[in-house]
Amino acid sequence: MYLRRTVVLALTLCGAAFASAQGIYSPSQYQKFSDGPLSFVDYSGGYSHLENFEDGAFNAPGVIGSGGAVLSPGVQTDSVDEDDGILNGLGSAGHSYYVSGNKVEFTFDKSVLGWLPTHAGFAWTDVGFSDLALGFDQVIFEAFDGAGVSIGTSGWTLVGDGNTTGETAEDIFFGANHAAGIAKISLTSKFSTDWEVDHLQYGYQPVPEPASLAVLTLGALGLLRRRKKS
Ligand SMILES: [Ca+2]
Ligand SMILES: [Ca+2]
Ligand SMILES: [Ca+2]
Ligand SMILES: [Ca+2]
Repeated sequence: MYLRRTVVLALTLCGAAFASAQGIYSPSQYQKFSDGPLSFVDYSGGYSHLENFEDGAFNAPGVIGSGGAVLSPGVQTDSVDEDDGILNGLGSAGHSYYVSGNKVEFTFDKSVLGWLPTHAGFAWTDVGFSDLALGFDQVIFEAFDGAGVSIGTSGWTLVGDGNTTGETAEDIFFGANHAAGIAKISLTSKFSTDWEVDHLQYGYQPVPEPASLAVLTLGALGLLRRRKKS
């Protein structure tokens, strides 16, 4: 019985590994890195990076950002809450990435990284002036694979709290995972050209070699056969 259970478990694990793990995460509340789904990813043998802009620069390896610029601490700045060292509902003492157009894009460079991220995302943190209403907007997130084909979208999502300062309770994580690699992630605003994001995060999770999975499967079948004989 124990052996049979082991075999079933092994085969289930094989199936899970073969299934293409891809998708767009549901937007979720985000005040610190550990709130986001990427904090639960096991990157063993791979790589991961968090860009929180707290050194005043956008210097994440292998990523090009467009549509924004690093914003220093100030009343209008809306960093992720934890970046100033205290979870106090405010991000104005941290740095964020200020977007002055309708779209922000982060493009991953495979020639620098050696791979495309299997996981990537960031936090939307604030909107200022907006044709919808001051401090409110709608946004849509999208991720693309290495061929430029859309992996999926999330939105339009209503964001904002009516405040243009550093309140953090409204902040939302957007992201995607795609085993074959993510080449670009973007967020588009419907109404505003005055908003912020923060905590760009991405990583590469190695997938098991098909050969080793085949060996595992054959081994499991062998166990079952031997068990039946005895
Ligand atoms: Ca804070
Ligand atoms: Ca920050
Ligand atoms: Ca706000
Ligand atoms: Ca905010």
